[in-house]
Amino acid sequence: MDKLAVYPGSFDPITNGHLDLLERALKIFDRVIIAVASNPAKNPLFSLEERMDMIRLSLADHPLAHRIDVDTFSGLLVNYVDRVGARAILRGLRAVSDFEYEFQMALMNRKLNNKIETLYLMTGMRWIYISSRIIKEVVVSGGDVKGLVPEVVEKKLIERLRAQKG
Ligand code: COD
Repeated sequence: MDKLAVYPGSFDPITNGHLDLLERALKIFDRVIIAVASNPAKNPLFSLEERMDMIRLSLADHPLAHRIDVDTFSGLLVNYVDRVGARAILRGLRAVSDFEYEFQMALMNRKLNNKIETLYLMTGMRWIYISSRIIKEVVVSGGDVKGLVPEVVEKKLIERLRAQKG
């Protein structure tokens, strides 16, 4: 049986930090599903289709693309994980500040379905300070995010945020 993990998130947009985590997960799991939340708590900058397209384009030339799926889910994450036959939810940790939210989420998910475990991987040091939110903040103010997000994301961010500024 394939070892399968679900890597859920808002991915608004995907960053090199997210991709670093995916690389680490591919060393452990046979298959990883990147599951984009269709209704994240945060008000997303990009539509679901745009977020999924950016992920797909970022991974188009990936040598292990056949082991990665990009999908979407709505409603409870544990129900989605169960439906696709996975037993592991993959999440990333950057700093202590991530811990409280992640801890709460993992315990709630366990309460909802105790057959599913949440696994945490530490991001690479290069990406420790990156989040989708901070990347958007930098671009809005005219800063350079080259090398921190895939090229396709950088272009799309500039297009969207500069258009918004008028
Ligand atoms: N390096 C490594 N990892 C990173 C980095 C980085 N630089 N940046 C982000 N990550 C990790 C995050 O820690 C997270 O683990 C993952 O990548 C995705 O990040 P985000 O910000 O895109 O995703 P979130 O936190 O917005 O995702 C939240 C969910 C959508 C998963 C959550 O709200 C959810 O499960 N919603 C469905 C409803 C549900 O089931 N709720 C009950 C659960 S409590």
